[in-house]
Amino acid sequence: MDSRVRGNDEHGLVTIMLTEINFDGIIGPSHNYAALSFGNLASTAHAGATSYPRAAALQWLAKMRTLLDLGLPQGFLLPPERPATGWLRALGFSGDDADAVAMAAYGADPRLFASAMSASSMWTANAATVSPAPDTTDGRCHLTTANLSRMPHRSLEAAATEAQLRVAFAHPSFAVHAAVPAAFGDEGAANHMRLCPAHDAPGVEVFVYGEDGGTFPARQSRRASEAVARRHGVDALFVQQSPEAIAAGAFHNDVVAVANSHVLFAHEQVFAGRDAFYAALQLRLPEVVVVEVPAAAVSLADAVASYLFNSQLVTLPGTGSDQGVAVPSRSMALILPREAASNIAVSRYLDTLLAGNGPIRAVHYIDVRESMQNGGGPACLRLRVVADRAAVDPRFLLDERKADKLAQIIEAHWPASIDSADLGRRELWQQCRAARWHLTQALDLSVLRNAA
Ligand code: SUG
Repeated sequence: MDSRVRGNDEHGLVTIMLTEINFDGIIGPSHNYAALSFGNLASTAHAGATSYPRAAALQWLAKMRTLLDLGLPQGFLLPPERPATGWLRALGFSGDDADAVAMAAYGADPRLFASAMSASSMWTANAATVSPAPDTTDGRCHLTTANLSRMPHRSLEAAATEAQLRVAFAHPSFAVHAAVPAAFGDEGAANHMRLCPAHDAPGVEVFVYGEDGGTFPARQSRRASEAVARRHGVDALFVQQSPEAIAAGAFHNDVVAVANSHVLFAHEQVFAGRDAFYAALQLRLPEVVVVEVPAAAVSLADAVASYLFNSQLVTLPGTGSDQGVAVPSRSMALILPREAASNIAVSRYLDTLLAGNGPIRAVHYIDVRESMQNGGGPACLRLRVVADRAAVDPRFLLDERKADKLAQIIEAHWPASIDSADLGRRELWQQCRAARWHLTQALDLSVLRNAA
């Protein structure tokens, strides 16, 4: 998975090790179920349910530990401040302090206020689109902040996300871009896939967009995808998400397809013009392997309900590429939500998959139930960045000691539960702010304190 590439800096030759690092979004203390995402069936189904932010954040942490135990490097991003006072002020609510602004907004428009309380930044697959250095014309790793302009509660993430990416990826080997204009919806890596011989080798970047006109909104516009590809300087393929997939609740492409290295794992009904897309892919990357799941084995409805494809497809360490040379026995594992195990069609399919001789050799189930109930599975919670670890700000990298520290902070400061009436309580707002203060303090990231 790592490579050793000789680079040059002002001190002479340096060794650069490119590795895929997953950056997961810490589940913020205001995590709740306000049914803010039309077209996301889980979000709608859990409208008004009681949420458990402390349990949610601990589930997140257990996910991190599972990946660390598998030998995979892990990073994280912090939640922005909630309530989002700056956004509420921009909407014309005023007051002497943050609580007064929140009180004015909640009193006037509780539904709007719920957006200012959303913890949706946890789904970092929507934080940005990332093009690793081997793919780009200038040899830097490019990140474009997603504008998330199709959903009001998500659109307010972009400013804080950009500020955070600029800290985490300040090294000159990265280029962090602001969001593309809001006229063109961009939801980041959730609609972007990269296929490559190995993580550290040049790859084909696939941008998946939707077309408006269906029952549910198409969140990724083709023009936004094209803008991102132009900015990053990558050789890209653009493919349309099938209207049936969006209508079945696949509001992002990563609900029905996932790629890793040279393997694409996708449902049969995901792409409009699927044959032409596969042919173009094959032309650019002859070793590509498409593991396609037939609708006869798993219906789109079962795929969306189980989040089979919203798994992380990972190359296990010790396999993949060795010192830049691809080796034949590339062993991959799927990190699945445990909901996938309780779906009969999906679990039958997985048995067949593992019994076969394909590239996916193992499955691991994890419990991210609190996030799943808002439509966010394992893959939604992570942003993949292929980078040299040494170039990433170490404050955003996780090890067991830091995980223990995060556990203590979450246990001490995250609310145990939130129901819809709690959203209007001053005590909750204060607890959310205090929790974030303790987090930034413990991680030495007070620089992010005002990023809301
Ligand atoms: O944008 N849910 C998120 C889930 C995002 C999942 N991400 C990926 N597929 N990559 C969304 O729909 C629900 C919030 C609420 O209803 O309170 C929400 O925003």
